[in-house]
Amino acid sequence: MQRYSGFGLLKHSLSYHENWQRVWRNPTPKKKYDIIIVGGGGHGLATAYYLAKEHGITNIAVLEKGHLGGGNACRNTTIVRSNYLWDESAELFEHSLKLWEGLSQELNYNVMFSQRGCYHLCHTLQDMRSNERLANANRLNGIDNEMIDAAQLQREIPLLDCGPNTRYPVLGASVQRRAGNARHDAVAWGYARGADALGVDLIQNCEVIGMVINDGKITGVKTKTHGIISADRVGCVGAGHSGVLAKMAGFELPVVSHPLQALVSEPIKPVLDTVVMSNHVHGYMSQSDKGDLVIGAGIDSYVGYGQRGSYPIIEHTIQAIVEMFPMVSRVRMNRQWGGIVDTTPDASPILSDTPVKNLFFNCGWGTGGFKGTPGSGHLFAATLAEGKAHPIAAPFSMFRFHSGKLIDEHGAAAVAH
Ligand code: FAD
Ligand code: PYC
Repeated sequence: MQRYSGFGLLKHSLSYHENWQRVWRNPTPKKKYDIIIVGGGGHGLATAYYLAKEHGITNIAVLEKGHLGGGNACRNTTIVRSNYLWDESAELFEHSLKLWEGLSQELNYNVMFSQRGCYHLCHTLQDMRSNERLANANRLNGIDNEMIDAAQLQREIPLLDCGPNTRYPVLGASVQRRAGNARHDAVAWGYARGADALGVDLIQNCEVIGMVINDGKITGVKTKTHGIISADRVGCVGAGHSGVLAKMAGFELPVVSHPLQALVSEPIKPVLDTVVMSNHVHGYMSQSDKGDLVIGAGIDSYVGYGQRGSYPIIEHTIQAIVEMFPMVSRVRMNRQWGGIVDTTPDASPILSDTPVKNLFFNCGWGTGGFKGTPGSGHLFAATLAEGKAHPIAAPFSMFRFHSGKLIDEHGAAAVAH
């Protein structure tokens, strides 16, 4: 089956994914796979890649209802960090950050991972104390994080208003210098290319509309376009639509879907070479390689599946950003968009077996799953290959909501979940 034309010419070019979309031949699904992955976002594609690469399982299909990487993977603001408070999440996100550090080499594809640092601003004494606690907890877990005062912060980020006349003057910040950002679509396409080269079937425009379950065991999925496709195991990685997928399998997940929006300015000359977040005034900003200021805040408070954001949130976001960076008041905004994220009551993901045998779910990453992409794929691949949770994934079982063993990361989630 021909999937590429002119592969040599296209290899490792930054516009590779555009060319690839043009020459892509959607494979016809086989009747039966070892593993089906539902959802061709960053996490689903990474799972497929690591299943093939590290576990030698290549009889896999990724079923994607739209186009690969067209969901949250291509709508997020790409902050990558591992400064989470609790041991379980620190281990999970640090595992992911370590994979990010070698990802361009691993995939032979430039994911433009830039460790430009990430600052969490403190505007009150309580902010200072909780960030100190976070920095200490991180260091005990071997994760870099340090506190700096306002004078040091002003030297490091001249654009930031650290003066005394703002509504909530900045007192200091915690900073993770190994944190940063990456190129969102490159991650999805890098994993897609890698998985495809290892023999995985990536099938676009193939919506899963039902689960085939016999005697409490999954044996396949029903699709809108290709009927029933059978598999020994199924992994659902549907991000904001995970609740819908769970319903098809006859159980409920403790997830709620919300819009999360972001916006970018017109491209301007380089003014900001790091990532700045403020939980207190509630906004964050970085600058992309193209020059756009990349801006966001928290989820819209209503639930829904519309991939766009509502009005008051943009206004609040811009208020916060202009307070931190007054020069932004003179910059034009270019585009605004939304994704749809799935949040859990403890602001931590779910990587888990389910009440249905051989059916696994990877979801609940809420506002923070981009940074988790490599780690999520790596651990979910091990979980699917072995049929039981990888030790780092084990605390993230969906059954923690029965036992009460929650991992409450609301504080370190950094943007409102
Ligand atoms: P997706 O790309 O959404 O993949 C899920 C896929 O499943 C979709 O392609 C969807 O079409 C498919 N699917 C769903 N149902 C079906 C079905 N029935 N059949 C077949 N396919 C199906 N995280 C960070 O760490 N840092 C950030 O700075 C950050 N910023 C964000 C900003 C915004 C505006 C948004 C929206 C999110 C942000 N996130 C961030 C969160 C992050 O984007 C998500 O947590 C992460 O992308 C989710 O994993 P994914 O890439 O696999 O999801
Ligand atoms: O998890 O760091 C994060 C984040 C920033 C913006 C959205 N999510």
